[in-house]
Amino acid sequence: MAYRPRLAAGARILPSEITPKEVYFNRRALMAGAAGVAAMTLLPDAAVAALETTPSPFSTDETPTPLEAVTAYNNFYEFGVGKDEPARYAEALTTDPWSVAVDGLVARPATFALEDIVPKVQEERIYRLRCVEGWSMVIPWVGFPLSDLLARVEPLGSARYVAFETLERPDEMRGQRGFFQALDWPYTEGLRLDEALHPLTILATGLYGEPLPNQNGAPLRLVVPWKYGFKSIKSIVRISLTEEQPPTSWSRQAPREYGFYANVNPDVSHPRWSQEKERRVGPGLIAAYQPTLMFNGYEEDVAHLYAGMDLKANY
Ligand SMILES: Nc1nc2c(c(=O)[nH]1)N[C@H]1C(S)=C(S)[C@@H](COP(=O)(O)O)O[C@H]1N2
Ligand SMILES: [Mo]
Repeated sequence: MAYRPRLAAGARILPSEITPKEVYFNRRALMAGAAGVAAMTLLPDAAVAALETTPSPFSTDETPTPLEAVTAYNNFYEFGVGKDEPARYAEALTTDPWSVAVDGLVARPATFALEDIVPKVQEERIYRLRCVEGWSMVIPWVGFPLSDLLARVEPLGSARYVAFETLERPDEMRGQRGFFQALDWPYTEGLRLDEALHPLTILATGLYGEPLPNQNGAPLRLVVPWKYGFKSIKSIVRISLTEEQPPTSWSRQAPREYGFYANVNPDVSHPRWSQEKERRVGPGLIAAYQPTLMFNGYEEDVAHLYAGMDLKANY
């Protein structure tokens, strides 16, 4: 029996829920905050080294959402359906050691230790993130192109899709315990192979220059900035290349509401609410609604992937 999450509630976020208690206005305070979060959630006994990054032309110059909001207001149902629950409970997740299996229709399937796939110098990618519920953020991710990892396993000509799976570990993920379950685990997602190989698609290992806090999907999560946030699957343990379109958690849960493509599109309403506008989370007292952009503002980069496709039918 599946518990039906109250997704629509996200479209009516109270300012009191989204306004951080303290707002960090300068970068120094921000970084101190980032180190604090990382130290608390990742490495209780050791200093956290900042990640080495280079800037990216794909970054937006919009103001990043304050770190506190990025790490306190989350969707990560493995730790509960409340926006505050990932920040409260994700600390329980062991993220080291971590390995990722990359298999399916590839010439060189392998299970990689995390440290063997993360480049020493990664990129900073400041991206907009638009949740299907109607809120958005601007997040300075640290990561590398998914295409770099896929190249290492040599996809076969027959591969057309890429399937992703999150860890299943009820001992540490309290949302996976008990009778009422928000989703069927493991959380799964998928992309068409050309979407997966697109240069905007990254695997992120950090944000604000520090390793990912657990609530944001440590130690490795997908970021596909032109699609609704649920496509950006967290805490990945398996990536499989397939011939058929893989089933995905949200489209199995509510197929008429959440499709495989899930491209951000102000002209295609969710059956229960409009997608024309969104609200930036923090730092203001009252975040004003702003128009949602086609493909979340990445239209020039990605529209060609969908040339001739009916975007209403393929939501
Ligand atoms: N494994 C997993 N990945 C997930 C989710 C989840 O519940 N479980 N939630 C998704 C949703 S709905 C959104 S909006 C983004 C939120 O990412 P953030 O918390 O880092 O902002 O993560 C996505 N990835
Ligand atoms: Mo979301």
